Amino acid sequence: MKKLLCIMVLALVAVAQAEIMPGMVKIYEGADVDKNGKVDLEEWKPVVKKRFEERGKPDWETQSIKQFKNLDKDKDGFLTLVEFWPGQSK
Ligand SMILES: [Ca+2]
Ligand SMILES: [Ca+2]
Repeated sequence: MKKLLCIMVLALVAVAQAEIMPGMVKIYEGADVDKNGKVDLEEWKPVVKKRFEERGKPDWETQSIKQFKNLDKDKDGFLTLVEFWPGQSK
């Protein structure tokens, strides 16, 4: 549990620096369960679920769908690494 928190803090730092860091790639790869290089909604859901459960927030499923739609800029039904980490350049 502590390790996971550490990873999340690292990810937050990386986002603040507005650069895609190795740790962020790792999280993205971890989310890409079938390793096709893209994260679809079914792979995205557990990511959000985990985040919400850690913060004790309800309604993760509705929110995960909402977030996915916002993140999927080209609406192809998959999140690329850049879409997965919004706020990154390009
Ligand atoms: Ca995938
Ligand atoms: Ca996309």
